[in-house]
Amino acid sequence: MPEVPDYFISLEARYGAHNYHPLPVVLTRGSGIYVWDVTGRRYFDFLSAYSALNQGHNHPRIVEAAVEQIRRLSLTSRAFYNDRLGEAEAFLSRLFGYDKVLLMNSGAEAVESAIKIARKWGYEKKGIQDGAAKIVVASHNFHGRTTTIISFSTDPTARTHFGPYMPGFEIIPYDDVDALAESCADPSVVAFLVEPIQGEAGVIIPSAGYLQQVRRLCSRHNVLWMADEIQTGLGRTGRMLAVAHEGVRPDVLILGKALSGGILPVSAVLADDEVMEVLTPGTHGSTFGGNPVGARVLREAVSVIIDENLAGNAERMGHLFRRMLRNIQHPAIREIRGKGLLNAIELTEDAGFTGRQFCEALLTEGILAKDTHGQTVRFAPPLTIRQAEMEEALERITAALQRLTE
Ligand code: IF1
Repeated sequence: MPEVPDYFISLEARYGAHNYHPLPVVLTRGSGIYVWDVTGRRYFDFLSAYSALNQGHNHPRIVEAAVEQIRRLSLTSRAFYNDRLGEAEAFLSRLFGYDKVLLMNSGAEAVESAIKIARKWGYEKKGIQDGAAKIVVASHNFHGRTTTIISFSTDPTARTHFGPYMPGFEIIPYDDVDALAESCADPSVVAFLVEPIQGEAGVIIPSAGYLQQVRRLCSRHNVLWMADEIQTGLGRTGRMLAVAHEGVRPDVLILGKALSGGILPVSAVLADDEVMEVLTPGTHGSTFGGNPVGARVLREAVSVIIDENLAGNAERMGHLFRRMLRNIQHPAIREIRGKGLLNAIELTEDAGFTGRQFCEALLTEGILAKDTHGQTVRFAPPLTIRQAEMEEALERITAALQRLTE
């Protein structure tokens, strides 16, 4: 009954802003690694809502915590204390080893908050002249969609005609230690904001040792290293944090997405007192930031990642995924890259089909995935996926490739 999905698609086309171009599938239910469309067909979810669903859809422990808290108390504002916020802050502080935690909602808000904290720290602690602070970022970054954040994007689609742009950012090439060394020597630089692995850019993994060099340079020049782990964090790359692959600790850690297991937007900025204490009453805030539901849910969502060893499973399943894909040796595949369960297939320029067409073929085979930058398709299933399920998914991915090349 094709008219059923058409109805929902036409409603969005008629009444929704056209800021996305979804694949033609209308989802109505999810459980674990699977989602079902309105016709009752089941799909493997290999996007996991851009890694917000590391724990899988509708994880019973997280749903239970959310529902129980919604029934009890959903929102207080920060004008009053609530009995959930402090517990959540203590939990994250102890787990990740930072003195203080700032809870926000969307990822972009957490990045914005980190930028504000870094600037204020620059003026009040580093002694930079007011208004002169500079933040260094990497080309092909993705940190969100606000006017400030798109000001330092290098993606024309994200940026064009949204100016005037926020000054105070310097863009250097990603994975370039020399460029960072040169930028950090400027005394008005307060921070370097970077993704440990670039997601939207197409799962770009920096050279081994890059993050250690970032740590060394930022320490030497008294520059805050701010790691955006909104997409890479919380088990996705096979470790609790992607920075753990190089055994380094950023000064400012930014989390989001899977922090709430896909229930509601919850993001966080973590830093030590010397940095976080620049925020004083009235200097920053949010109506929903630190709300009791988000605070309760984040403890459950992160506990699930720990209790089910989802980082370890991501590491194992990631190896399996890449090894099996490389065995296919398909001529349309240029490169398979990734860490843990953050993976990408890059197609050759002359594959004869685009990333989007690959995703449409995958959809036909019952796999949901998303293309980026023309020839790259990301594969990021929930971290709860088991070996037999991964093997079945790989059969379907192979079938999709065959479908496109026969
Ligand atoms: C969209 C990609 C994923 C992020 C990092 C901050 C944010 C994101 C490293 C902002 C958000 C999303 C948003 C989504 C597409 C997307 C994405 F395709 F861009 F790369 F995840 F795969 N830092 N990433 O990846 O978080 O404000 O959205 O909560 O369409 O904008 P947010």
